[in-house]
Amino acid sequence: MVETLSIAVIGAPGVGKTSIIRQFIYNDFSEAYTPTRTRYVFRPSVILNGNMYELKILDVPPISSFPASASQEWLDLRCRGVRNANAYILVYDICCVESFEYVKMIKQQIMENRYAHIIPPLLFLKIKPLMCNLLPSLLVSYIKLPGYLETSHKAF
Ligand SMILES: Nc1nc2c(ncn2[C@@H]2O[C@H](COP(=O)(O)OP(=O)(O)O)[C@@H](O)[C@H]2O)c(=O)[nH]1
Ligand SMILES: [Mg+2]
Repeated sequence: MVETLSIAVIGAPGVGKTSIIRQFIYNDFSEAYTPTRTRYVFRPSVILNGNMYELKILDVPPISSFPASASQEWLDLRCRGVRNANAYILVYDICCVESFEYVKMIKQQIMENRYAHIIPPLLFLKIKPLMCNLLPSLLVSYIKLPGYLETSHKAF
C-alpha cells in the first residue's frame, strides 16, 4: 500500500508558500501574487529510495495561531489537517522580521500543542526578495539549525 504523508506549509502572507509548492510540483514560478484565502491541498506522488509516497501538501492560508485543540481545528476550515501533519514547512522572508517572528511563534505552538507532544520534523525556508541587503542578526542563529534550508524561486 502507498503511504500518505501530509505536510503543512505555514507562514505569514506573501512569503512565498504557494510559490514553493508550485515550484516543487509543477516547476513553475509566477511573479503575480494571488493571496491564498482558503486552505488548498496539493496531492503529488513522489518516489524516494525506491518507495512511492502520496503527499498531501496543505497550503495553509494565514492563521492567527496553531490550532490548540481538535475542536478548534475542526471549527476553522483553514486549519483542517494541520494538527496531524507529518511535517511542517515554516516559511519566512529573510527581509521581513515580522514573518520570522510569526514562524517562531508557530513553531513554539506546534511544540506545545501537538498530540502527545510528538515533535514532527520542522523545516525553515526563506525567500530572498530583490534588493535585500539586510540579514537581521536574530535570523542568523536559525540558519545554523539542522533542518534549515534556504531557497529562492528566481535567479537574482
Ligand atoms: N523575488 C522573489 N519573489 C518571490 C519568491 N517567491 C515568491 N515570490 C513572489 O512573492 C509573492 C507572494 O508569493 P506567494 O507564493 O503567493 O506567497 P504566499 O502568500 O506565502 O503563498 C508573489 O508575487 C511571488 O511571485 C522568491 O523567491 N523571490
Ligand atoms: Mg499562497
